[in-house]
Amino acid sequence: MKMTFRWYGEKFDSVKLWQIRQIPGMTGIITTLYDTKPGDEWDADAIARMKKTVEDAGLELSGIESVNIHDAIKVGAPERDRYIQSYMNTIRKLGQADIHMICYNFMPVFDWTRSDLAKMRADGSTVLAYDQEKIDRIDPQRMFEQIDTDSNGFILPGWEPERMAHVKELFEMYREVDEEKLFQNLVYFLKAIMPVCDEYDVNMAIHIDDPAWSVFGLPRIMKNKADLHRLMDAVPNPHNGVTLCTGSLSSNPDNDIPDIIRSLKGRIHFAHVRNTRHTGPGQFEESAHYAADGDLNMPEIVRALVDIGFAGPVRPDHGRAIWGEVAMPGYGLYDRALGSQYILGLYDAVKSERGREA
Ligand code: CS2
Ligand code: MN
Repeated sequence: MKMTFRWYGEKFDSVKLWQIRQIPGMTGIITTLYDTKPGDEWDADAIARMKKTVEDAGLELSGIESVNIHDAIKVGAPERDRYIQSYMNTIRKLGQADIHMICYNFMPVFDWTRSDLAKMRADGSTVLAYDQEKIDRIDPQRMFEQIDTDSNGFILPGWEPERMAHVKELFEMYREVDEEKLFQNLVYFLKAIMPVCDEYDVNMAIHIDDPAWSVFGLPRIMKNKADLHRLMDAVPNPHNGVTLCTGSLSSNPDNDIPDIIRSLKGRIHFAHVRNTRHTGPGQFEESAHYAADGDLNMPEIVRALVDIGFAGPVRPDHGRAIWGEVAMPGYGLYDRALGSQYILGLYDAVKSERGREA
């Protein structure tokens, strides 16, 4: 596996590439053209500039998170084919720029959802947290306002003001879309784009829904092992793969993550490794990556990735806010840097164990 770090670009991120470069073992950057909207066709020059910026800093551009999908594709509206065409053009341009992994999600209206962006812990650090009871009490429109106020002035991925100004219309669009329809629309999209993925060897990596259950009555279709396998089987092309996000999967404690990883051999194109702590039914907080700080068996997760021969990019996911850093919630430098070192430590341990077994 290759250790990478998510970065939003010079204009949007408080973290600098030179800082990321100083993290031991860090080889790549996962980034995006953060000022594009879902449905926009990406510009080849902008892609080239983004790549050059990363490479000039001595890092590799290891993949895109995300090329977001227009709601017309998700709901299966008549104009979806036009948006699929523009998505294919973007894939082609990324492939031509030698970028071969695209992370995306297929969640209606909202990307990930949290009830708190800065829940205080006993040690004074703050974390992102989820409490279903709080979410049940909140109107989706107010949810956006709250996220906006609590985000330290940063625009959060999936919560762009232009989109959220239309929350009501977005909900309206999904009124007739149940899980089955949403799944079929995803399959339609993937089948359409596979030829261009084949031609340019671009891996599509769907992110797990977060949390892994329905929120605000909207359908959610990437929640567990069965959902993932259903999609892998519906479009068996290896370019149709998964972003295995341990944090998102762990929102539901019934998900056996090492088992899911082992079952997806060859289909995991990107891994987000982080830990969560369950604080009650339908409640969790994003703990430190260190296993004992949360509920996940982090050594087993890394072992499973090694077992399936996973060679793609891995990144620490959301971190705590520590040491006074002011950053986009979940995306500061310090705790994600610590997380990366922990993952690499586990990885080295598993590898050296294997060396002795061989
Ligand atoms: C999130 C998402 O869990 C995560 O990694 O930060 O915003 C994620 O990047 C998207 O759902 C992928 O499209
Ligand atoms: Mn993730």
